[in-house]
Amino acid sequence: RVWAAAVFVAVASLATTPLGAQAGAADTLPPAAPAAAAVEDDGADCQVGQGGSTSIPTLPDPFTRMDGTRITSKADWRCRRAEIRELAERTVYGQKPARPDNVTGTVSSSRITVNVSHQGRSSSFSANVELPSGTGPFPAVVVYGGFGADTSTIKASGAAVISYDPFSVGREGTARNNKQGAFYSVYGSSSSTGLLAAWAWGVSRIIDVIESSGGSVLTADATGVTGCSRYGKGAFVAGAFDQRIALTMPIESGSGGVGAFRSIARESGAQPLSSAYSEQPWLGDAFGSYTGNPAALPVDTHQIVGMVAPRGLLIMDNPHVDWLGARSGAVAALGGAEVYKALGAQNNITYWSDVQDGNHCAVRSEWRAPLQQHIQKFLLNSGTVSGTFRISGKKSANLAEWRNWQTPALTGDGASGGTAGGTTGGTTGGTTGGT
Ligand code: MCU
Repeated sequence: RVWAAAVFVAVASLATTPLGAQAGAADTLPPAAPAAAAVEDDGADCQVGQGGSTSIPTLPDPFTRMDGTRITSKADWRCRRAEIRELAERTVYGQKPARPDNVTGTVSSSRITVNVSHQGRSSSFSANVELPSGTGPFPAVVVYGGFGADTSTIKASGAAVISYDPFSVGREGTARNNKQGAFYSVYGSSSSTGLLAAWAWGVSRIIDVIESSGGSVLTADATGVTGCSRYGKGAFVAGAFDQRIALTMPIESGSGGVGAFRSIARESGAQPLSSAYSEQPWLGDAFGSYTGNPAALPVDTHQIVGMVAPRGLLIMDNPHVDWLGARSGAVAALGGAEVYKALGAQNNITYWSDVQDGNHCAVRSEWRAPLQQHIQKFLLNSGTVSGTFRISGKKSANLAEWRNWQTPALTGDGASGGTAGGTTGGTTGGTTGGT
């Protein structure tokens, strides 16, 4: 992994210098995506060792390195995040490989095609595009699957919708040793990488193609991702594992998604970890050893939330269906918000489970305004939004019960993945409002 990462960084630095030359459109557009990075993994050069074995019933300290030391500056987060990524790949999701040798494709006003080849194997997939009204180029939101996401509000807010069928990249309904889809055609049907990481890889390849397309239809520096339920799990992982994604919006993602694993194991009615592991090969094969003992995991999902920091994150949960484990979603969001706070980006994370309609993946009026505001701030670089916690009283959460660490005051302003921009007033608190 360290070796592969060193090779990748050489390629990445070639591809990203000078910054403005990358997308073609960057010269002519206002700067978008206040907190996104120019590369998929800007910690790929970090030396990440082995270790990280721990057994702790509460959430592991996001700020303590594998070697036991604590980070002290915002700039330190970059390589600490690389450690979290490594641990998460090793124990939860399986490896998400770096950009393959060759990625080509096309972007039109109605379709994106992606062709990939790597070490003698190739595959391809495509996705439909719908543009908003007005004159492009437009930022885009990759929408997993066909339900739950409010695509009309996305378009009305000024972003294009890329309708992504994750099954074309990683199919459901297969055995773990016979995985299928564009990812597994390249990396092998017995790859231990789960569907969520495979789907995330597909999103990254879509962004590769947008980047190389010249930027006349879609802008490469302002991409969002969303989806509901299993596709909310997918959107969450996509945003955590590609720092080019400026806005991550998981909806009702449940067990295997945003919900903290340690908390899910204790949340009444929530989908058990063993069920999320066996229902579909969403999580990596390695997660099978932890379903009965999440305390042994060296990471939990509050750190996956932290991987998204300081970029835009809008987490939407449904407190009315116990199976969805919304209390554990709030635990992870509150824990991950501590990373945002430490980076000075607390206005870039919002968690919202205070909603009326109990139907799973309903399109909800409560989320319309925050969705629009997040698209404006993070994809169109206009307007502001304060980070808010609207936690339903039905599934409230108390972070103090879940941690034995405090949030450090990190020095400097060198937050990872670009600047921790857009922090204008307001507070991120554990307010428990509403129903
Ligand atoms: C919340 O996501 C899943 C859930 O994990 C599954 O147990 C259930 O079968 O399906 C949900 C879903 O994707 O619904 C559309």
